[in-house]
Amino acid sequence: MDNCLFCKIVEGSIPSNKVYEDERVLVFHDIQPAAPVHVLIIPKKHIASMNDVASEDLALIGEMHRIAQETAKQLGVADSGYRLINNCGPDSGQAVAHLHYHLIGGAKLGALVQ
Ligand code: IU
Repeated sequence: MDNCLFCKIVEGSIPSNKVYEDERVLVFHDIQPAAPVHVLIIPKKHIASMNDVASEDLALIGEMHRIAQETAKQLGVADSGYRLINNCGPDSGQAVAHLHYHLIGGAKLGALVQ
């Protein structure tokens, strides 16, 4: 997708600090971490938001969850705990219109809704 910042990260034209990559999924450190561990798990395919996930994407979503589980282990938060968050749409604060999960941990996390 032209003008999609995360598609540019996938292409490599915007740099990222990668944690994991395969043919379909990329994981990289968030540039503005909200906690000691804060990575983003994204599909390489452009999907604008959770609202745009199609039936054909369900295996991909499952892979992203398996990779989240592995990433939590790799980054040392599997046992202490973490959040896997998807922001969808304006009220959630979704800033980048390319599906992503935030994996956040490494500290005691506060309430989700304030
Ligand atoms: P949101 O769920 O769309 O609000 O989250 C977008 C996240 O993408 C946010 O935490 C940014 O700090 C992060 N981010 C990034 O890690 N690298 C980038 O080049 C850009 C945004 I643009």
